[in-house]
Amino acid sequence: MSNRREVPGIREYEGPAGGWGALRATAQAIRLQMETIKAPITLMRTNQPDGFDCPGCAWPDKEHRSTFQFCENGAKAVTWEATTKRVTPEFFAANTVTSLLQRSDFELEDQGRLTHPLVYDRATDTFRAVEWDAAFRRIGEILQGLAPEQVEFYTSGRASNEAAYLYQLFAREYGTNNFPDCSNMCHEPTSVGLPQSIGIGKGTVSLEDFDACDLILSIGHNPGTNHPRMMGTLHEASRRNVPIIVFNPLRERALERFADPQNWVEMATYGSTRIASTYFQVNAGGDAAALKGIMKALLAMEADQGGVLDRDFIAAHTTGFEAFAADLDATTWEDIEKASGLKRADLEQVAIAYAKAKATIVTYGMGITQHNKGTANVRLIADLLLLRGNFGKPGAGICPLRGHSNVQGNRTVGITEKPSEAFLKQMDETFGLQLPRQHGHDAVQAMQAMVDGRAKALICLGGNFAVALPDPGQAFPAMGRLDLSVHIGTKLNRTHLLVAKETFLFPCLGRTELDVQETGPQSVTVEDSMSMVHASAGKLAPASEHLRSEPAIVAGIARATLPASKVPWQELVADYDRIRDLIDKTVPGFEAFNERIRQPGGFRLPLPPTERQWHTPSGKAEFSVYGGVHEDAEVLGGENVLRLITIRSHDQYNTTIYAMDDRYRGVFGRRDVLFMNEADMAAQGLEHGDLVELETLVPGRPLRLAGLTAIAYGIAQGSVAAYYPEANVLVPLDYIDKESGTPSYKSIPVRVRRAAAA
Ligand SMILES: Nc1nc2c(c(=O)[nH]1)N[C@H]1C(S)=C(S)[C@@H](COP(=O)(O)OP(=O)(O)OC[C@H]3O[C@@H](n4cnc5c(=O)[nH]c(N)nc54)[C@H](O)[C@@H]3O)O[C@H]1N2
Ligand SMILES: Nc1nc2c(c(=O)[nH]1)N[C@H]1C(S)=C(S)[C@@H](COP(=O)(O)OP(=O)(O)OC[C@H]3O[C@@H](n4cnc5c(=O)[nH]c(N)nc54)[C@H](O)[C@@H]3O)O[C@H]1N2
Ligand SMILES: [Mo]
Repeated sequence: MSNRREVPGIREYEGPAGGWGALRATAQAIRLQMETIKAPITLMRTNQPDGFDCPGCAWPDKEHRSTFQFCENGAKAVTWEATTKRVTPEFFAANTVTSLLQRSDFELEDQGRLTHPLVYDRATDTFRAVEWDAAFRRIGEILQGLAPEQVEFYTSGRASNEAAYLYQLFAREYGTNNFPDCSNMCHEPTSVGLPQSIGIGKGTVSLEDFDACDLILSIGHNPGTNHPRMMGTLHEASRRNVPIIVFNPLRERALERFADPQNWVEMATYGSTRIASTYFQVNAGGDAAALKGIMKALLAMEADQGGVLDRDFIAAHTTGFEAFAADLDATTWEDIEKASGLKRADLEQVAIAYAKAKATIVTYGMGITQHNKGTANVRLIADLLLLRGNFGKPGAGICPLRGHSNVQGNRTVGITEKPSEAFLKQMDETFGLQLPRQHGHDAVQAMQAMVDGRAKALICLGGNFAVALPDPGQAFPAMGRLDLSVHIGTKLNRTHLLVAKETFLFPCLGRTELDVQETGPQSVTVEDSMSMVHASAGKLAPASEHLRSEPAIVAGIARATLPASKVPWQELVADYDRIRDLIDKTVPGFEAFNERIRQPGGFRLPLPPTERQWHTPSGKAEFSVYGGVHEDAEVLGGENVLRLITIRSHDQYNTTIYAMDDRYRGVFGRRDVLFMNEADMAAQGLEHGDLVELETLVPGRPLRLAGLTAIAYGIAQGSVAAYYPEANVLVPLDYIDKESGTPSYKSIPVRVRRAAAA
């Protein structure tokens, strides 16, 4: 370490995650984005009973009714939206789209909040202000001239239940199930895998379960950055001496030690609490092997001494155990060790800890889902829990860390390309419609349709579609070939600028802002990671008088497109209670929605596995078989092949870059780095600070990225990591988990070379 050369912007972060560093960073974020006066008031209203739901993440709040939970990245998300910066028609008049495309993603969003509805003017290559109604009329005309299956309706998971419900109703009445959404790039393996295993595609634990568990396995997520309020929960569990076993190729500071800014003793003494009791640096893409290793060891212990498996539970509540056990038997330790990068003895220790625990929770995130075997990974986690009956008892269950703050709710109210017949039937009856049955496109399929020219129009309810998806070399030009693109957003981003023949950009209200409609101020609802539905009401004056709410914009497009619509769009927008009444009628679990949402804290949607009810075809929980470990071992062991992980920095929200630091990983003022294991660097003849080039080793289009600086980091040997979205140029569009369609953003086989000298 000591004789390593100095690399600009790279220095080890000594402190724990959280603590004073987080308080300082919060103050800084507030100073940069807004008047200091407004900020504390806004932040105090985050996740309060009469306030708005934090747009940062989907972790629930124990105290959704009392104290404000400090969260650095929640504060960044709020201040980023509540900024006083504005991007006005004057700015657009002075800057051509071509020139704006030269700016970085950070600079684009940093211009501030959009203030006016805008239309692209090809003659001047600029956006100019347009009247709302004129814009709706033109969009309606274009959509009327297209076949519904030529139109893609994208949703990013920030939209409220009310907006998302109207959106799916509009697109389906128009005639398509093309609903690409951010979930397709995120937790789709959860939505596809868990229903097969336990009958529902959602997590089964509540916050109270974390108080009752006696073991936590944390696999492939980085809560210090992405779910900071979860750190309070992990901190408490650690202080109760609950072992927390971590599987992550990268050493993530927050999973090592954390100082809780709410804990005044810890803060005053500069103390911190260990989070991981054991930290396994599994190979990128090696979790399936690791999970199978743990389960193989469990079965061996059961054979030796008995009393390890919950035999009664397995007999009464599951099917498929025999085939599952036979497959574990046939999987060799040699392959498991090679594919996981972990030692048999270590995995046996995990099995022992698991066998001892009365109630276990497994938490997981993108490190599990964003692989070409994401669905298999999710199912293996469910298998592990099933072996000891860790469903439907206090302190136990599965805990997927959801992404966007309402991505789960969007799904619940109908944003899906594969709607169930029961849902469509209910919709048909309620609205007197005959909605389309044919399944639509997910995110990758939508982009493929755009690349092939089958799709002609793209409507985006939020997000940064083209930048979030793989392979911008294909995605960006495809945007330009569309007849129409329409974006509903709060801030300018690159996808907006990849203009089609005609492009509209609509500014909407954010979560923090007051939404007044005909009948007065409105609230919306969201669903968190633990299936709690609660109300959210912004209080700030809107960023501009021209903003409209997402439901109002969706209704405006719908009315212009479907003049003979059977849906009373205007009436629904006048009072969101009316939208909720429709959700109540058409989506199971929302009975008496308006009444229950008015109770503090909201209500929980039904989760049958918590009552040991399994809505699978067999009526039981189902074990899975994943036969790919041998193949994984071969691929992961390939010579000079490294596995690229694309990750988020601490100063980033998906494609939104707040600032250029990644404090806990010791990266400051830059993002152009490649995290590498020292042994891999030595093997390639590289030194800390060398410029490198990467090449993707998947057959198909050649994909390369130059200009990264390799830095030595605590990452599993054989794995390398770079930041998303920059590294998306290396991700093939068709290198996906076949079951869920999710891109393999976290295990791209690559070769790394020293860059030719400049
Ligand atoms: N501040 C902030 N909050 C966010 C977001 C944000 O960008 N910024 N994004 C939101 C969204 S949409 C989402 S989906 C979530 C994302 O939250 P996370 O699931 O935490 O997502 P990532 O940061 O992409 O990466 C997760 C972790 O997986 C590890 N990992 C990578 N590959 C593997 C592997 O093969 N195996 C294992 N075991 N681990 C692996 C990485 O080292 C990293 O620590 O956060 C949400 N919250
Ligand atoms: N390589 C790689 N790629 C990835 C990932 C990865 O880990 N690696 N992660 C994937 C994941 S998990 C996800 S979820 C996707 C994210 O994909 P998206 O959800 O499409 O992207 P975001 O960056 O969250 O979208 C940011 C934009 O949303 C708009 N916005 C913000 N707030 C609001 C609002 O309240 N309403 C509306 N209408 N618009 C708003 C703003 O205009 C902002 O520019 O990216 C995926 N892409
Ligand atoms: Mo996500």
